[in-house]
Amino acid sequence: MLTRAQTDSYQENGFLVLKQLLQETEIEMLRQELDWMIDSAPIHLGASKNRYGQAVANPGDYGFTVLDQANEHQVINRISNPLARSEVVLRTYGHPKLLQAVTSLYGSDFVPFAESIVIKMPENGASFEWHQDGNFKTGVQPVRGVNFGIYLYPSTQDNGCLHVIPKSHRWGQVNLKSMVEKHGQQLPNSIPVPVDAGDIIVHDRNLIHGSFVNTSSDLRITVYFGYHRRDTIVNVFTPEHIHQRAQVIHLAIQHRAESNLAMSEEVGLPMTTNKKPFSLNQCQPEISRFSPAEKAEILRVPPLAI
Ligand SMILES: O=C(O)CCC(=O)C(=O)O
Repeated sequence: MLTRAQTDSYQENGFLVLKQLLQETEIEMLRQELDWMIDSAPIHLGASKNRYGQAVANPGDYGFTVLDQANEHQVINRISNPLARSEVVLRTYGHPKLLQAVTSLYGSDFVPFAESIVIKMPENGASFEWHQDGNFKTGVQPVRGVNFGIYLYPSTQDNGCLHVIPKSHRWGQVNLKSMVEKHGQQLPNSIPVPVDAGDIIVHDRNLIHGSFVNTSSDLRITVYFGYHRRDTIVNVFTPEHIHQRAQVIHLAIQHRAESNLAMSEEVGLPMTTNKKPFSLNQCQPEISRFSPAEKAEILRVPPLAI
């Protein structure tokens, strides 16, 4: 669980850094998985094969930055639907400390918004324009979701760390185009948020944030998991759509419980709440009866985008 000081700081500033929430062994597993996912990516946007000539399933999950229109030089910058693509990422999604942290902010009735992995390749890492997340489909509301960014490598100003404007989550929808026209890319009161590998940046989706290019020789990778408080989206999506997305959490908890990762959470050190598999109030026993095809379908239910 987060402390009162942490939740207060999140409410006040619109973001929070959680130091070393995940163990080094889990971060290392994610690094290896991402090495493989990047290595086996489609060769460019729209391509269906990787550099080994093998077909890539759902190649549209991979996003690229076009560095040079003339020679079509592209560099990978994002992988969407990572829970469907990777058992390793799915297990991390069921991490009890992570889910308890979400509960500390939103209570136990939260639902997944969307997941993706941001990649800033050495020397060629894409920038992300100043923005607030989403489309403001539900208008300007104080609660429009939260993003948890898990850092697999240290993130510094040199490799394009996240920049934020603290407290800007309370400004409503901001005209960032005119702000940038007026001030340039260094927006007033913006700050870099450098972190270590294993840290998590939690940020409100209303917060103004962005990041600059990576010109360093260091890789930056951030695994993003986003969540909504259920009551903020019930009038926007069908109950079935929300239910289907919520099933992802139960699926992840189940997969983690069946993995070696959960062994160390249940046995091993003293039984604190952080060492037990996470459980939500609303039980979804049907998950355990789903076929692999049904599970695969659940993992590709479209995001609850607002
Ligand atoms: O991780 C970053 O540098 C920014 C990514 C971001 O804000 C986004 O994907 O919406």
